[in-house]
Amino acid sequence: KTLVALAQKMPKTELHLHIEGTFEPEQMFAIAQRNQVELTYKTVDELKAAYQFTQLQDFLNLYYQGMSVLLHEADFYDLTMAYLTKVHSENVVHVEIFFDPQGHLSRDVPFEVQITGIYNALRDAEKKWGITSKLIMSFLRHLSEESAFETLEQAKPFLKWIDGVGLDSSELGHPPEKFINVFQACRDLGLKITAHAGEEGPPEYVWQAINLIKVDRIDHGNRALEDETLIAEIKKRDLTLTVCPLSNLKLCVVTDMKQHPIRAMLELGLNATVNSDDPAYFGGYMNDNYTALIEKTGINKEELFQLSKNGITCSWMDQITKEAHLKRLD
Ligand code: ES4
Ligand code: ZN
Repeated sequence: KTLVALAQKMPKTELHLHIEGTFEPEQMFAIAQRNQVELTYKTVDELKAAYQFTQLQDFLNLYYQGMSVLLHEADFYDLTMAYLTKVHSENVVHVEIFFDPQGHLSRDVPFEVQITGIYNALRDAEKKWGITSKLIMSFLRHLSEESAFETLEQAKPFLKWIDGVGLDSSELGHPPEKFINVFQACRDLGLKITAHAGEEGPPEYVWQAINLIKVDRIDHGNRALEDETLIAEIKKRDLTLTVCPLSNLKLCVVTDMKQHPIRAMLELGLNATVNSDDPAYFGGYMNDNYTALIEKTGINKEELFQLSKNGITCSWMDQITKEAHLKRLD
């Protein structure tokens, strides 16, 4: 109980969060109604009952359906502000959030509409509560590299608002090597790079993320633990793993929270962080993720502090801001 209270009080950062994955059913139905869009599921309860996944793709099918009610700038603003209001109540001090522009461009929602809504909410939350943020545009890996290049073109007028680029969606069958050229173009523009790797995909995909995409960090990375040489490489390069415990459980990346590898990652000296991924779909926000770890894995106080510290040092905040946050920790 005291460990849970400690985790709730700790200053936290969120480094792996899909804004479309924060879409709570109640808000989804409200925005659907306001936009006169029909949802496949007729009630909040019916929708929630469908949140039972055996693999990543089961979730993604619902995730793309859910986001399809987002049409206007106010929709993106309201979604983002609801998320920030929630994390503010959980002592989250900094967020680095993904959005999936192609998931909206495919429905003719302009890039500008999406990013303006999201960005204005981030700016307002910083003014109101001091929550700082980075924005990461993610490419959908089930689509072509050409589509990613077109998305990058759309993003060019807004690069002042974009800090990094990610790679998400269906991992198996879509290795990082498919996107070598577009990530090179992103790097040339001075953008940070991250990629989902080793969530369902094999260690080879993590190797590719490192060697071909040249990632600055790795989202998930669970399956890197299968390869000792890879573990050594991640340590040598001081790469971060943005780990998502409740996501891993819901998507059957782990069979039981008691088996979650985050303590093993820390034991190996890896820079693991705790994140909520798609909290509206996976059963909880940051504090819920910590609570699950505390209740199921026997994680201790030192490990909790290490995770909070990693969240700060592994973020893309500037060094001075990091040091200010770290000071508050001891
Ligand atoms: C995602 Cl958990 C996860 N994995 C891959 N792609 C995603 N998009 C949103 N959540
Ligand atoms: Zn993710």
